[in-house]
This record gives sequence, C-alpha cells and structure tokens, in this order.
Amino acid sequence: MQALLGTRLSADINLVAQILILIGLWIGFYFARKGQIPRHQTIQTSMVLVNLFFIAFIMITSFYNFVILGGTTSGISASLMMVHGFLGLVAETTGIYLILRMRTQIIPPRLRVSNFKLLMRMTLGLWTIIVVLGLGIYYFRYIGPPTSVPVAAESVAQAQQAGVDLLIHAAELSESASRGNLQTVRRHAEHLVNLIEGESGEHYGDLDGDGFLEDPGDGVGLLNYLQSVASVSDDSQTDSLAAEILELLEEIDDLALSVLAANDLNSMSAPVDKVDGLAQRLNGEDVAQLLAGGPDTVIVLVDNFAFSPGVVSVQQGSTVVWINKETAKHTVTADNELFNSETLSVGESYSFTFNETGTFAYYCKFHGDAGGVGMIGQVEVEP
Ligand SMILES: [Cu+2]
Repeated sequence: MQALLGTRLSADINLVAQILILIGLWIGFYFARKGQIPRHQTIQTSMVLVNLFFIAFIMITSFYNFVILGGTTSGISASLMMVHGFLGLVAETTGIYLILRMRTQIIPPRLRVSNFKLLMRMTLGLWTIIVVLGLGIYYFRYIGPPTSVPVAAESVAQAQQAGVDLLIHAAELSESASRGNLQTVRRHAEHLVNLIEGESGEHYGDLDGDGFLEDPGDGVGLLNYLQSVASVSDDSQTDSLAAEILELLEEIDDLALSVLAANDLNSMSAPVDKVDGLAQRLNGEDVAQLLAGGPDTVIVLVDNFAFSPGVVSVQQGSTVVWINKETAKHTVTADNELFNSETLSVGESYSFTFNETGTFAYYCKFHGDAGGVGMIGQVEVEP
C-alpha cells in the first residue's frame, strides 16, 4: 500500500486509469455482443481517446526519462517498457483506426479491413495483454525487490585496487618485453590504457586486437578516480600530489599507446623502458592515500543501478563524491532538494559537502523516486 500512497502520483494515477479503461473496453465489448451498437461505439471511442491522453502525458514521459535519458535498455523494467511501448502504440493506432472506420467515411475503401469484427477482437485481446505487461512494469519499478545487486565491495578499496593494479601491469609489461614476447607486451599495454582511461576514455577498447577487451580495473579509470577526488580537495598538498600523479598517468597512457602502435619489439623497447621508469616513480602508497580521499572525503560508486555503499556515515563537513561507473546515466538527487546533480554519464562525478548534521535520503531521477523508491541511497551526517 505504501507504494500506492507514495510519491509517484502520475504512475499511480496511470495504473488505476489503465485498469478502468480496460474494464470499460470489455463493457463496450459486452454491449456489442448484446447488439447495442451505439452504446458500444460511445464507450470504445471514449476509452481509446482517454488512453491517448495518458499515452501523451504520462507514458511517453516515463519511457523517455527511464529508457532514453537514463540510457537504460537492459534489465527487466526497461525490457518490459520497450515491449509495452511498442505494442501499446500498435493497439492505440488500431483503436483510432477502428473509431474512424466505425464512425466516419474517412478511411478510403481500399484500406478498409474486410473482417472488421476479428480486428476488433484482436485489438481487445492485445490491449488486455498490454495492461498485464503494464502491471508488470509497475511491479518491477515500484513494488518488487530491486533488480540490481548493490556492489558489496567497499568503494574506496575498489579505487585503491586500481592503483595497485596499475603498478602490477606496468611491471608485467616490462617483464614480458625482456622475455621478448610481443603479444604479451601488447596485452599489458592494453591493460594499462584501459585501467588508466576507463570506459569513458578516448582509447578504451580491444587495443591489441586479440578479440578481447581486457580491463583489469572496474571501468571507471584511474584518471577519473583521481580527478574526482582532486576536484573536491581543498588542501594544496593533496592538490599537488594529485597533479603530479595525474601527469605521470597521462604519460604512461601515451607511452602504452605508442607501444601498441609499434610493430616490433625493437621499436617497443624505448617506450616500455620509460613506462617502467615512470611506474617506479609512482608511489603506491601515495596513490592509495589519494584515492582514499583523505579523512573528509567519501566515494560512492554508482553501478548496476545502485549506489554503493548505499548508506554512508560521514562527519559533519565531509564531502561525498559520487562516480558513475556504468554506461547507464544517473543523477544524485536529494529527497529534500538539498543537492541535485546533473545527468552523470560514465566516468563522471558529482560531489556535495555536508555542513549540516542529519540523515539525507537521495535517489536517481531516472531510476528511482523520492520516498525510498527504486534506485536510492542515504548519507548520515554525524556531528
Ligand atoms: Cu539511475
């Protein structure tokens, strides 16, 4: 019941309206069977036209927000919505055709269906299926268990792991070069580029052409992690450390790309040596410390249609950084409107500094709603 009394008023109104429209259509069908044709015509016409209103003002908007703006085509809700949307347009168009055919002479004779009754019955059958699909969408979006599995791993640990992985793959790169294994060198160069740039990077992909896209990281990209953290820090020591590490990473990225562009081991050896040298200058502890964001910064990853960790506790004055890890688009929007991000694409981040104590619930505008619906999270700010 909570869901029906809750926040998504338009979805609730639409749900009730769709059930009533379907009942109306079946009543209209009953009058046709009884031979009361004028009554039948009046009821079916009103139902189809009322439905047109709900399509235009509620269903198209809902589809646009969830599927188009939210960049969501996978998952049960989005799949149901796409099938529902397509069949719904077919049924509504057929309904309008039937009205015109029934009440006017507009439809040219060559476009007139011969078996008119059968078409009406098929449309009613299709309409019934569509309403059942609609109930399914309502269930999965607003009532059922979340389809996404929140990432269990601690987000900071995950970010730090990316830093450690970089050092490992840089070492493996130079090792395979010294063993003279061209293919392996190219593989590790691909690992480095993907790890550094992440999915939002210009070069991300199957760079060594072996048919596999290999990313030892989590797809965010070290550059994105570091930039997100550096963008919220307000002490100069962190800033200069971040700038230094960012520069090293960009150099390593460029060198790894030139390793991939080289055709033989000889022309690879110079960039491989340089990567080795630069990686040694990267202090693992510095990277880890920077990625931990310091005592006043907490990272929340946005992945699998969930905020991870879903609940974070921070000290008053702390900054929370949200980083979108996946290609679906999301927002970070407070229930009480205290904060609201732009649409975040993959690798993009948003941060907010909490100067008041209290519990702040938030949601994604595309995949959730205020009041604890769908894709949600919470920040607890302690004094
Ligand atoms: Cu979202």
